[in-house]
Amino acid sequence: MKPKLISFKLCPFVQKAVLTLLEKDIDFDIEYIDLENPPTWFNDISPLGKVPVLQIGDQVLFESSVIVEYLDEVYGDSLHPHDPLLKAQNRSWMEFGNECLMNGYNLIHAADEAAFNEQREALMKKMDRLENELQGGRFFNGDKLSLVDLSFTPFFQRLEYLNDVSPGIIDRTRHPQVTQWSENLMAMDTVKQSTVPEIEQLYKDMMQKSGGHLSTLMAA
Ligand SMILES: N[C@@H](CCC(=O)N[C@@H](CS)C(=O)NCC(=O)O)C(=O)O
Repeated sequence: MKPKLISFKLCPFVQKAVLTLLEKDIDFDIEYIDLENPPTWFNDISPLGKVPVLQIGDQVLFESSVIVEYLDEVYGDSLHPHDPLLKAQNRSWMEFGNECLMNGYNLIHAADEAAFNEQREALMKKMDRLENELQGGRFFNGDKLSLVDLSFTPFFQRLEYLNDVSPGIIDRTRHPQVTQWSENLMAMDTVKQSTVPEIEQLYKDMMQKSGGHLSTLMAA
């Protein structure tokens, strides 16, 4: 049965699921909703009122990590490492990737420079950790693409948009391996297909509308 993903154009959590669908060559439908004015049917099927939701016939899955794991288990060869410990460690880092996404969100909503710098430093410390973890391969586990790579891709894409507005958020000197990994991920064919074409503009519009420190940098 063809799965259907319920999405919001800007959502990085949905994008993780789309990347998994694309990388596994799964035929799927997608429907975008307006999260500020969600349709009644969405509120009925989404227990937390959040996207992504994956519909498989009359069954529903929610939470991006669960959706991604389901898709990985059911379709084709797994994108996880085989070794159970390594697989569990990859899942831990996937959670770390979700936390990085929240840091990005907090940067956008930081009201003033002090709050922004605090969030920026928190993000830098996370990147320090990631830098220590990477082995210098093309992907997180070496040459083979894994789910953990797909989990970080939406974050790195948005980090580039943030760095356009506040240069230095990407720090190649401090985080050479992270920066290289990010560039390797951005070079994947599926990245462009995994969002609406106007993603960058939508993201920058969101920065502007937030009225926070980043919006003052954009106005300058
Ligand atoms: N932990 C959730 C987070 C999903 C999430 O926060 N989605 C946002 C859009 S990017 C959402 O639906 N927000 C609506 C709300 O919180 O009411 C997941 O991984 O699926």
